[in-house]
Amino acid sequence: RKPTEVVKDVVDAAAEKVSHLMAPEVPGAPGSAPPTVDEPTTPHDPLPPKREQGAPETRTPTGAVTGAPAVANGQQGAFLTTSQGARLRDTDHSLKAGARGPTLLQDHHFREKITHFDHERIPERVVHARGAGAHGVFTGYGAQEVTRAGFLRKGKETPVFVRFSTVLGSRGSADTVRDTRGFATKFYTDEGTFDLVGNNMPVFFIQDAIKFPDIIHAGKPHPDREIPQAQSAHDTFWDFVSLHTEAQHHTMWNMSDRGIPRSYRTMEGFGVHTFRLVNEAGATVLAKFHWKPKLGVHSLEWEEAQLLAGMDPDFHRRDLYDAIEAGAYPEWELGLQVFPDTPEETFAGIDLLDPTKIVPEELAPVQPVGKLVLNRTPTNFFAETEQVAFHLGHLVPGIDVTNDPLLQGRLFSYVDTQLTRLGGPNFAQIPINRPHAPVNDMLRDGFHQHAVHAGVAPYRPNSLDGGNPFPAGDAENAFLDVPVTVAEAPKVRANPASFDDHFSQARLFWLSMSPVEREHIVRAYTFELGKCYHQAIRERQLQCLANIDPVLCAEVATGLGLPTPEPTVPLADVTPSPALSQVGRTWPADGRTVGIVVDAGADADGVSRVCREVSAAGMVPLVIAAHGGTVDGLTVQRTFATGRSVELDLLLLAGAPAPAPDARPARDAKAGAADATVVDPRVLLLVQECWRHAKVIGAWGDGVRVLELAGVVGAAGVVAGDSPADVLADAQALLAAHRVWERFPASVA
Ligand code: HDE
Repeated sequence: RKPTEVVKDVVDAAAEKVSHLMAPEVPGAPGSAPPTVDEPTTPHDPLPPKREQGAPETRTPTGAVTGAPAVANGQQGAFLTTSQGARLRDTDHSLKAGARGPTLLQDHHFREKITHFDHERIPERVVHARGAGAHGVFTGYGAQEVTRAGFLRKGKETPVFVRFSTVLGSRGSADTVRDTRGFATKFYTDEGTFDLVGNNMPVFFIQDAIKFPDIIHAGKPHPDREIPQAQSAHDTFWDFVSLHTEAQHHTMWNMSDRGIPRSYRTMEGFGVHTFRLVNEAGATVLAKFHWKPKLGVHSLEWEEAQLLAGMDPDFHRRDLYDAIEAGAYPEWELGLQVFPDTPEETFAGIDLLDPTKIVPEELAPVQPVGKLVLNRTPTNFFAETEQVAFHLGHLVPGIDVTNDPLLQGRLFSYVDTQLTRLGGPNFAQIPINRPHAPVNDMLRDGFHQHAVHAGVAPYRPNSLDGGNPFPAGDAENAFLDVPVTVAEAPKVRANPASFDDHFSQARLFWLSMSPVEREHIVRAYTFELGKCYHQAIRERQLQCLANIDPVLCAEVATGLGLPTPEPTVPLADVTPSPALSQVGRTWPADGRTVGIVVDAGADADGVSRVCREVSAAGMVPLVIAAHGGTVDGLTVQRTFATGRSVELDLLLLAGAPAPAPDARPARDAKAGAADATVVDPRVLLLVQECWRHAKVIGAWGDGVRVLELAGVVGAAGVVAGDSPADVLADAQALLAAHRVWERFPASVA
């Protein structure tokens, strides 16, 4: 007998033995008729992109870069093709030797599909991996006295792409963690691309770029277990910053409310370094860049940030896109602090080359030079937000660098990192990175070359391509490396002596905070140090705090149950800068979220009117009820299961929903009548959380009963009345201050 016959006998015998275990034939099992599927079978045009979406601009006026234009639609036309354009009959079955046979190596479509998929991911950014981007327009106000940069001319409009980010977390980490935020802007100017690669804090942890790997290794998860993710509350971070005391000022910003922004839209941005500006006449000044948000600087409360990290890890990303799609375009003003360009490069005794120092706005006011409006969400996250490549060496005529040693090192790092991340030196040809100014370089070949360069002489000088390209001069607006004198000095690995002051500006920041902001800072240090395992690290950081401020140190030491050390350096005599505090001013309420709790029988007309007024005021109304669908004709946007207080800026109660029947205690189950002494506990939780997080709460009609049950009637920031319109008006007025600050137990005065 043939070997195959022997094998068949063995298999049949085995099958016989286990036949009683086989499942009976069921519908849908192999061999039975396929289930009917509700799938379109006739081709029709794909849906157009959403109004706010658009492909990145791909203008390349010289035509030097050719290739397929970037398109806004994913699926083009009706028929599926291979990447080479051949139409396909089937993309659901691999090519097999018989329906039950092995897959054939010759199945090119299968291999192309899987191979491409296998390589869909690129390395995430080593820092700032988690981010969100948007397109917009920048309009200059005019700044010709200090810089010749054309995009700052009055009325000049320039397209931009902005990417916001956290620093420490991986691509999939939560948005609301305590961290610095990146604020990187690509201006596609007529004179070349200008990248302002800044953060939401004006200072940095280190004074010299050579230490960047150290601070980042310390902040990233521990290398053995790879935890904690996107957190600074761990031993290695505090080990480094307590040993390396120049990090103390930036660390103080992280522990303040600035480390947990409410939204990207409510963050300031800073270029951090001092830049050198040069005007048409060749005169120079030193300058720092600032972004001022139209909505003011607002932050989350730490408990909110923690809850959000679980409830909506994409909170900031969602907020950015929702705002743009709702037409509430995020806005900032770009401002300059301008200083005389003196040989010392100092201002009011502050070393302008030290990136751990600010110049208080009271000493050098921020002068507005333009407005940024973000008005378009990306069409494709990967193509735009992931592949965008910033570099602070992307400068335009009129803006030059200084010798800040942190800035100098960054000039090297950003191209280098793109070589790995984007797979070669041609990343400037990726649509989102393409300049809008004409490009006429002599860079050739390399991985992923999209251009088909004509000509034979990509070198200078040449006579074969007509001598092109020629260098430009002043008349042709060439970039100017400002010819500053480089001091004759020995080669040293050293910092100027002024860089040794590590505590005075941390103290300045602390003393500039309001009592409630100080209390938050104390709680943040206590939380983070409380998460450290090594006693020596906590004690060392307490020593740093003692050198910043005795009250701060004592409060944190009490929380940690440790003695308060004495300062080892004299406490700096500093003048506080009120501009650093978020408290005490009022701001527009655009884009704020207003939750309105409704119940069957509540005043549906009143609620509808409130919703209209909320929308008309540029805010977002969310009707919240026990179940989805509609309640008395009102469309429900959140239920008690899907909504949580942390999403809201303002809570309004138009009803007092009773507990769900199965949650109601037995004594209340009588006769189905509403019991005025009980309310759904999830509504009470909403009120309690809004109360704890110092949010404005308003109520009318039955809603007032909820306030009574929560015991908050008459308290600060709680508005009750008969007329929904009056309650909304009073609540909105309070919202302008962002929170009901007086409600916090501010103990640290
Ligand atoms: Fe960065 N930084 N950085 N950084 N940085 C990167 O570049 C680096 C620093 C900032 O949304 C990387 O393309 C060094 C200060 C932002 O794509 C990398 C030093 C400031 C972003 C890099 C610094 C920043 C980055 C990682 C110390 C505020 C995200 C991926 C000298 C002024 C940009 C990439 C985006 C990204 C290096 C310090 C801001 C590795 C060596 C100071 C907003 O090149």
